[in-house]
Amino acid sequence: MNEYLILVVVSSLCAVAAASCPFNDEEEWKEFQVSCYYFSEVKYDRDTARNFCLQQRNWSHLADILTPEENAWIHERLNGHNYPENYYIGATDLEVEGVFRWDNTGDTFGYSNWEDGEPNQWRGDPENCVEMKTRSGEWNDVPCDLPKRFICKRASLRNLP
Ligand SMILES: [Ca+2]
Ligand SMILES: [Ca+2]
Repeated sequence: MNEYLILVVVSSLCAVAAASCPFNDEEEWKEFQVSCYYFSEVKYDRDTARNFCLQQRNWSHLADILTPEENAWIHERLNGHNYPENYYIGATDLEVEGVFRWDNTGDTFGYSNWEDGEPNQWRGDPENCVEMKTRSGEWNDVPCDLPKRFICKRASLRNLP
């Protein structure tokens, strides 16, 4: 086998190894631990964002955030993304006011990272969806009809059953 062939074979193997979060249509997904994440540039209301995430592959859903490490990693990506606006994450208190649950599991929050004074159902408006603040990585309840960027999350190919 000549050196060129070896190079081609090694490059191909590396490409396969790195493809746990392959391109999904034209958009790139980023890998952290056992999941892949998509950071939108378009802004949708929360239901449209949720449906967009559900239409992607491998159990994609609007992102739940389960640990401080995951929150810190996502926050870092948002700063790197260079947009000042905030992003929807996948929780609501639509069923019982003040009781927030993750969309994909129905679980209440184990870990949470609310900003001081949040959730506040501000002025009694129905703030039943949740955003992550780009600046601080902290969470805030917001009305669900605001167009916002959003984060999808799905299983990494390394972690498929
Ligand atoms: Ca609420
Ligand atoms: Ca609020």
